[in-house]
Amino acid sequence: MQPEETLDTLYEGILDGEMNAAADYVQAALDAGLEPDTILKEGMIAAMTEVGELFEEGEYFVPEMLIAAKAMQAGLGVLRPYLVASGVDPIGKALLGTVQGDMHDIGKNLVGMMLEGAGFEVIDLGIDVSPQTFIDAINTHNPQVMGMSALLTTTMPKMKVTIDAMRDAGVLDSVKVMVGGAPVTAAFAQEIGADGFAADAGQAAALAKSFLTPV
Ligand code: B1M
Repeated sequence: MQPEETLDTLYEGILDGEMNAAADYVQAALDAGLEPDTILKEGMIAAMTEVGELFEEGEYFVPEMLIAAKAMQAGLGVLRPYLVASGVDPIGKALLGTVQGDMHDIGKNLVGMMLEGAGFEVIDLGIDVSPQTFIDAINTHNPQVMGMSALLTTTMPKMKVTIDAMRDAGVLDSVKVMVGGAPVTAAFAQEIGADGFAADAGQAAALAKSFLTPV
């Protein structure tokens, strides 16, 4: 198959939620010589964007979104080794989680992979993470960086709630906080007192690294 065809097959496979075939489609795209970054952005993230548009238009419902997400997760399993470096000593620790009330984790998982690829040890607290869980994990793991992800306009405010709770608990100054997720902006990050915002997983890894470099 031509490289472009493998990308189209992968795109359609995610759109149709072919969770058993998605991993093979990613492998076929790799075998055709496509770069992992191209496969991720043009094949997989682009398909999820269309899934979101179809949901907004009322053509897809939650079950369709869910199986598309499962297909994406299966495909990411194949890409993971290409995005994550191995055999290097960790340069720092990063804590990661999707904020309370929010179940979206694909973007957060990608951020985790890119952070690992950048040399961080990643402690992923998962989804629906309460402010207290973040605080407890800071006390347990002493990370240099903490990342919060939110995909819903209704859960974005939990980022501020978490930062405020961290301040009250006396742990805010011990860690650099970065935020991201589709509805999150740099202006919002500044407004809630986060140390930084990243628009995508690659930028998140670069930002996290920059936090380790004293200026
Ligand atoms: Co939901 N959902 N969803 N959903 N879902 C969205 C977010 C939505 C935009 C769809 C739409 O209407 N177009 C919409 C939100 C609207 C809004 O808030 N304004 C929406 C809705 C409404 C909902 C429900 C409320 C639906 C319902 O029940 N009626 C519900 C809420 C559940 C909850 O969380 N409490 C819901 C449920 C779900 C599923 C569970 C079915 C599933 C998630 C499965 C999973 O994650 N395991 C799902 C999905 C798949 C989506 C869409 C289609 C795709 C999200 C995704 O994975 N994108 C999404 C539409 C869309 O985003 N276009 C949608 C791919 C991923 C790689 O991108 O997560 O943006 P993203 O991550 C990017 C960047 O944002 C960034 O890096 C990544 C790229 O490199 N990034 C960070 C992310 N986190 C970061 C953190 C950082 C830095 C960068 O630093 C720490």
